[in-house]
Amino acid sequence: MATGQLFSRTTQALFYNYKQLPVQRMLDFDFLCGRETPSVAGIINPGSEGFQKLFFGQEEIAIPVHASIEAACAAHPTADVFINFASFRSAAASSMAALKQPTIKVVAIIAEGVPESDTKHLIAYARANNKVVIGPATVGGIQAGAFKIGDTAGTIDNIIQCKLYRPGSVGFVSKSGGMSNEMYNTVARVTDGIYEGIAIGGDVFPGSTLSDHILRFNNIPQIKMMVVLGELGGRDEYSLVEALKQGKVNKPVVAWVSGTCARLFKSEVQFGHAGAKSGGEMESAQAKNQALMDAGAIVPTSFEALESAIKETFEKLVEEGKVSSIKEVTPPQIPEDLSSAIKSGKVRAPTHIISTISDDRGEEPCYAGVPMSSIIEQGLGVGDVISLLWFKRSLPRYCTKFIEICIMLCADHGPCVSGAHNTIVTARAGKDLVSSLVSGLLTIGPRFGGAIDDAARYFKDACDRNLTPYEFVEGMKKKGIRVPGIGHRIKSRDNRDKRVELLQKFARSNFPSVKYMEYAVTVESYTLSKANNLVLNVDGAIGSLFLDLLAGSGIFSKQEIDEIVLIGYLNGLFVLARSIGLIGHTFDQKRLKQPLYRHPWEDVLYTQ
Ligand code: Q5B
Repeated sequence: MATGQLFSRTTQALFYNYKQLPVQRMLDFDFLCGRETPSVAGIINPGSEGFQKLFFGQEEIAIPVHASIEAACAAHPTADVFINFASFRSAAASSMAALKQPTIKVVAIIAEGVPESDTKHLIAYARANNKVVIGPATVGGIQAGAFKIGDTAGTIDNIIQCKLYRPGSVGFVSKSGGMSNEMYNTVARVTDGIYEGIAIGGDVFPGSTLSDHILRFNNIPQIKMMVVLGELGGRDEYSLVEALKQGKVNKPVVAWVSGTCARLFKSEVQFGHAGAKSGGEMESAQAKNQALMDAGAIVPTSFEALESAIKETFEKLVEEGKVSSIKEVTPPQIPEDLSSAIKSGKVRAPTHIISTISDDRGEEPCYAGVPMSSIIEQGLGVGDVISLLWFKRSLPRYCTKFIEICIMLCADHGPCVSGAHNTIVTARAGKDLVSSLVSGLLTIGPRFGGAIDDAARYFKDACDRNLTPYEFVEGMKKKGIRVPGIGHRIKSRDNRDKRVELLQKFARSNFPSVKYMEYAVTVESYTLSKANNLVLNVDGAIGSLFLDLLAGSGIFSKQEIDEIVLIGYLNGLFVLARSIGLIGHTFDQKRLKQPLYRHPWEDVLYTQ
């Protein structure tokens, strides 16, 4: 591997398997470093394409999303880093696909648990083709002031504290990603900071090794000293020992292998990483520390002494004039996300929607403050749900039962009514369920099913003003308005609407008062004297009875009743109920595989 820099201030990556937070953290780092171009050129989200909106500083940018690795590489030929956030199941296959792309030079594999045999294939392919694999089981790496992989170095606050927004003189490599954050801090405290940091990952077979990166750092002129943090288990550190012995490294190397405590345990212990277990003596932290020291590395006596060792090494370089002083810069402030600023109480923002009937933010959704589980546990029904969501209160059982009866009785009235006819024609034209349903619903109006609100309005007004049926009906006639809730195409004095009878029967035995309904019946008596079909229809029965429900329950104030009547809640009962039937008609036509409907010529009067 050797050679030098992997990244620069213009390096761009392709990010595999979209994860909002690490991509945004990369872009925030870019902004902090004063990069001109975002370090993420494209996102690969297998199977989906488009754009993903993210922030670059204060500005929102749209990053292209590609469905395949091949498409992303073709679209972004200068993006040479592949950051793989695939799960352990698909990380190997996607990494191999990326390595096979001529444009990709570096592949970082974040997933833990990638099968070792797969990793070995990746390593062999990468080495044979002069490419670099970082990981698996890694957080990635960073070139200070230039480029950062995913979540490396953690939060923006940590990055600022560790001065990673501008290059220092220290090359750092570790197995552990978590410990690398700790070490970025340590290095920033006692030196001029990190130039590049890599976490190779804790697997037994890392894609690139500690010595691979140390030898590479050795070729980067800006790096004046190196810090290595190894760990017990495996023999990776010995390749570094060999390189030191062979004089391949001519810059100071401060090294520590952690895990010296393993000897305190009686049996073999597996530490956090797959590769971190005390095997034979050679793999112990003590043996590796000794070997590194013997080979010329600066090895402290304990992890606690590592900071002083780094400090002393750096100060010596300064004394020798090998490190030139760094011009400190103040990084720009990253604008805080509105959501986190609101959460912490720093800002307030006006909402765009107000809602008072339901809330799904807690553990379970609530209807008008009543949790879903309570609705189920109390054995409530759809009438209660309608009470909560439409009227924002629990209604007595006789009211919710009445609502349920309305829904059941209005669910369907055969295929010949306006709504069902439209739905049938639409379904037979090959349209989908929703189109067929709404085509039927759109017929609901003043003549068909949608006369309930007007019936309630006019009956209430006439009854409250003590108009006689004669005064009311003739007054409407003078105004040229048909009495809503009166009249039917097929029902008549001799062929009463059973639904109306059922509703009246229920109300008479359950409602405290049926004043408005009785008024409607006296109106019906008058209209029937004019024509046989001017019966109180289902809309008129529901409209007048709902007035009785609202007034008689004692739960609604006068203003609330007026508002309900004015806004017009009650046609909603017919819309809701008839949706059940219209959906049924759609399924029926589809099930019967009915062809396109065409109205017969004979049934049309063609005239001038
Ligand atoms: N005349 C329903 O009319 C219908 C009059 C009236 C005074 C009236 C008509 C009407 C008000 C709206 C209403 C709901 C259009 C109906 C429903 C759901 C359904 C449907 C289903 C289901 C029927 C003949 C003569 C004329 C008219 C006069 C009629 N209605 N006068 N007040 N209300 N009602 N809609 O039979 O002197 O000859 O000119 O608009 O409540 O939609 O099953 O089908 O569940 O699906 O077509 O039940 O009543 O009568 O228009 O030929 O009129 O009676 O002025 O007098 P028809 P028309 P004149 S329930």
